[in-house]
Amino acid sequence: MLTEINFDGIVGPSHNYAGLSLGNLASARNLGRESRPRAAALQGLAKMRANLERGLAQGFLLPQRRPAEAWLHALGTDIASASPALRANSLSASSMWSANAATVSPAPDTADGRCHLTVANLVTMPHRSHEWRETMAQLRLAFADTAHFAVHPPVPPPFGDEGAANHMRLCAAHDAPGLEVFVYGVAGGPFPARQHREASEAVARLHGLDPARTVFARQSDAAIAAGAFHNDVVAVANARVLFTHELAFAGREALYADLRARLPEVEIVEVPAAAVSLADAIASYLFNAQLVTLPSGEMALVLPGEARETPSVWRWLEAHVAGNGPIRHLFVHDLRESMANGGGPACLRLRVVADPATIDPRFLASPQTLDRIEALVGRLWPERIAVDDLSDPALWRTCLEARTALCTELDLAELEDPIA
Ligand code: SUG
Repeated sequence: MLTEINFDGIVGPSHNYAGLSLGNLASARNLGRESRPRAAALQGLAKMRANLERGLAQGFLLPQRRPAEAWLHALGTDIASASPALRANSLSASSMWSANAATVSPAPDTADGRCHLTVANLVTMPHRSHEWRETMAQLRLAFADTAHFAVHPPVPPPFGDEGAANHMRLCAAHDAPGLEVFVYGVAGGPFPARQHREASEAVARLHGLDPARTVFARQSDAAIAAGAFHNDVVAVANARVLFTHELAFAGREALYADLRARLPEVEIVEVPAAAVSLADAIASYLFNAQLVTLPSGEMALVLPGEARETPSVWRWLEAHVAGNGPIRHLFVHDLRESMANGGGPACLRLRVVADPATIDPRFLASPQTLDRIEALVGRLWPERIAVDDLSDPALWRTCLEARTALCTELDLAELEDPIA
C-alpha cells in the first residue's frame, strides 16, 4: 500500500551557527551564537516520535560525515590547514534539512510507474554544495529496490536545484496521480534565487512526469527578498490542500486558476498579507509546518513553537481551526536549535509516498529505534559548540566518532565513509 513516509534528517553532532546562508535571515541573525547539538538532535527525535505516535509513517536519514574532508581535499586543503571560512563550510550539519536532499515523484505520477528521486545539487551555497554525494549514497541504499525506485544523480550545475523544498504535490489521494508543482525563483533581488527553472524542468523530464500534470510556478521576488529562500517557507501542500501565503507566488491568480483547471478537487487556503505579514510568516515559519493527514482522515499542522509565539499567526490559526477549514488540528514542537538556522518542521523531513515494505527497513523508525538513537545522542553528541570550537581538533574527532557510532548502532556501516 502506498503511504506517505516522512524521512527526517537526524541532526548531526557538528550542528553550529556559522551564519553560512545568505538570504536565510535566521542563519545570519544567529551567526556566532553557541549551538547545542545534543538538544538539537533530541528536539528532532521528539518530533519524529510524536509523529509516529500520531499514526504517521516515519523514517530517518543519517547525518553526514563532518568535517567533509573529501571536499576539502578536492580543494587542495585539509581540516587542519583550511581557512576559517572553508573549515566552517566543511563542518555544517546542514544535511539535517532533508527537504533539500532530493525531489521525489511518487509512482502514480511517473511514466514507468516507479518512484523517482533526484538528488539536489544545492550549488548555491558552498556548505550545502558538497552534500549530494553522501545523500546519493544514502538514498541509493534506502531505496535500492530498482523495481520500485529510481534514484537520479543531481542536475548538473550551474542550474541550482534545492530538492523538495521547492516542489509540492497535490492529489485527490496519495495513491492517485498527482499534480506536481515546481517553484523556481529568478535572481534580481538582494538574495540569490536558489531554485532555477531549468533545474526544475530537468527533474520533471528525468522523472517522466506527464506535462498535463506538471506546473512550473514562479516564486514572488517579494517572498525571496523577505527571506523565503525556499518556497516551503511560504507554502505547503498535502493531498488536495494548498496552504499558502498571499504573496508566495508571482501571478498568483493565474496559478490558482491553472491548479483548479488541472485538479478540480484542489482547495487553496490562502493567508492574506493583511492578516499575517510576510515578515511574521517567515519569522514564525507558519508555512514550514508539516501539513499531514492523520489516520482519521483529518489534516493537522505540525508547527514550530515560534508560530504560537507570533500573535498574528496564532490568531489566524485559532480562527481557522474554529471555523470550517480543512486544517483541524495544531501540534506544536520545540525545534529552536534548527529554527535558529532557518530550518523548521518541514525542512527537517523528506516526504516519500511508497510502500514501506519496498524500503530498506534500517531507515524506518520504530519507538525502539528512536530510543536507541536518543541514548546514543545523549552520550556522544556535544552539548555545546561555540564558533571558536570549529578550529579545535578535539571537536573534529568527536564529530567523526559520534557519527561512526550511530552508523554502527543502526547497522549501517556502509555509510561510515560512503564516498571514500
Ligand atoms: O539551506 N540553513 C539551511 C536551512 C534549510 C531549510 N530548508 C528548507 N527550507 N527546506 C539553508 O539555508 C544554515 C547553516 C549555517 O548558517 O551554518 C543553513 O544552511
